[in-house]
Amino acid sequence: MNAVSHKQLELDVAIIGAGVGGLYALHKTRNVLGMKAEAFDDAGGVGGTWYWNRYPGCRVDTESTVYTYSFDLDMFQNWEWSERYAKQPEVLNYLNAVADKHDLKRSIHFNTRIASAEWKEDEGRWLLTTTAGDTVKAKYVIEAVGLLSSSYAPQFPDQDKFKGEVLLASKWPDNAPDLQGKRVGVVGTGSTGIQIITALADKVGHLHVLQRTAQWVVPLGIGPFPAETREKIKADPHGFRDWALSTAAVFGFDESTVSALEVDNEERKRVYEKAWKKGNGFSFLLETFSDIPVTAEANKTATDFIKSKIDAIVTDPEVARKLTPRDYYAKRPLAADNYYETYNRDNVTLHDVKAEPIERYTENGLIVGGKELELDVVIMATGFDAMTGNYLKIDTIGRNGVRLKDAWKNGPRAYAGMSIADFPNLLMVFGPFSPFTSQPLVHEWQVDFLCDLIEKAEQGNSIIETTREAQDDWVRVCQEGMAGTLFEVTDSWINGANIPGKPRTSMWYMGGMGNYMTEMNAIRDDNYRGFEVR
Ligand code: N01
Repeated sequence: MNAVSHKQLELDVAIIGAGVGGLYALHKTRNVLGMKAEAFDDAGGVGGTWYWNRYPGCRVDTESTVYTYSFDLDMFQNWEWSERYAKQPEVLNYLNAVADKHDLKRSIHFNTRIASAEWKEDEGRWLLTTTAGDTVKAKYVIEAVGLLSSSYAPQFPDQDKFKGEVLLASKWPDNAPDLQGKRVGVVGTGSTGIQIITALADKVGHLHVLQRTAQWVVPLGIGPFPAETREKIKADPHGFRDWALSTAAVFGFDESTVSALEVDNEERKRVYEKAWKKGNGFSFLLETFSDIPVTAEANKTATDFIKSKIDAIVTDPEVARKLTPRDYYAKRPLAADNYYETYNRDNVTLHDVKAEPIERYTENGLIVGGKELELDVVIMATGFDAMTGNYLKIDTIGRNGVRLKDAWKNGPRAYAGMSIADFPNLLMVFGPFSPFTSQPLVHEWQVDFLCDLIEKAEQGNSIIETTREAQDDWVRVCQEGMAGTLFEVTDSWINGANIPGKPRTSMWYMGGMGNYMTEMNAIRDDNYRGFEVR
């Protein structure tokens, strides 16, 4: 469907976003509930994050087994992922295949950005306006706008003087230059940066890594999709899905229940070595021991181990020192194969831009620590205004003229990651205070819950509200849960610390998916406690 083909559209359900959450919300509301539902996305195709992030080396670092929907049983059982950690084109291909099979694209307005959303109390409808000025009225709005989709792209002074190219990793252009043999600078060493660095090192002429804060990195363990897992899913798809959802983080493994402090050195080393060999950042953080993200002492056992690997792998001790983080292993964990080995290459130079800051562009590159670094291309892998960024880009006005940006000025408030007091019928997929987990199966679970709510509301006056008391309680529980972890005190997008001026706050339910489902099922059984459905 082309953008701007309508003057005013009337819908039962308007879905914002055509990524993993939005596609399933569209399928469920339109194909299963039989409602008049359409979706809107400013991308030119489906896929959300996987549409935009096409940078070299981009792939999932969650096992492909849990990076799928389960609602289409045939695809869940038979989709042939080629790798344990699928590359971006393969994920995008999968999402396109789902959209095609379920005939979703005819109900998606691509290249269409929703600029504002206003609740019309007297009509019981949301009025959405696109950046092109077209309008959409809908009973329900489902925002599936992405956790990590609002790019953060700081600009260094004098960029206009630079004769080379500056590329934003999270909006990688189709016509990106061939980087073969070029002098390339990469700014940022989070999940995106380390994938780019390891993918480009043997292709470019020289790679300059502009690192502000070192992070703990473990191998990913790239390899073929494990045959035994495929067999497991084929034999019992529901059982596999239910087991994955019952774990805390839904990453395809059972989290450890053993404290790192209750075993001796030798056993700890054995466990960490095994995890290092297997790969996967979440696995290293959560499958090894239970308390790495919880206590400083347990955390130190993990960081001492990774430090020993850095020292053993990196041949230049000064480079090893720069690569060694000073803070806890309590950001979103990173994984890439051969990351530390990359710094032994003659064509890779690590710059500590905290000690020697990036000052400005010149015609030929960047001034870093007072010296000119000659570059053909600068890649910005500087992250996202996570969780709240895309919600706040839409000027959203709820009951009695309450603006979302005011309601959230000290940090977000929401109930169960799915709804907000004063914003009736505005529903979120993986919104603030959702469980801290991998996403696709959790998106599905939340969409199913929201659709149950919608069905119930459709039997009455089509209104779903969240009470302030329920929201306050949920936020308090989440804040208390976060306060018990090292994620709270370690700067990262998880707590908003990566964006200058953003309130630093808890935004997660840290009790794990298993407990979240138990709590949500109890809420459902208690006549949707906290939701007023009328
Ligand atoms: O972003 P980040 P990301 N000057 O915020 C640096 C998911 N993801 O896009 O730490 C210099 O982690 C910043 O430095 P510092 C995944 O959940 C998944 O890499 O603020 N540097 C940091 O090094 C992930 O956690 C996958 O000091 C600046 C980097 O930029 C999340 O997305 C792949 C700077 C940003 O790191 C975000 O990852 C990719 C400046 N002015 C992403 N500003 C997979 O599944 C920022 N930085 C594999």
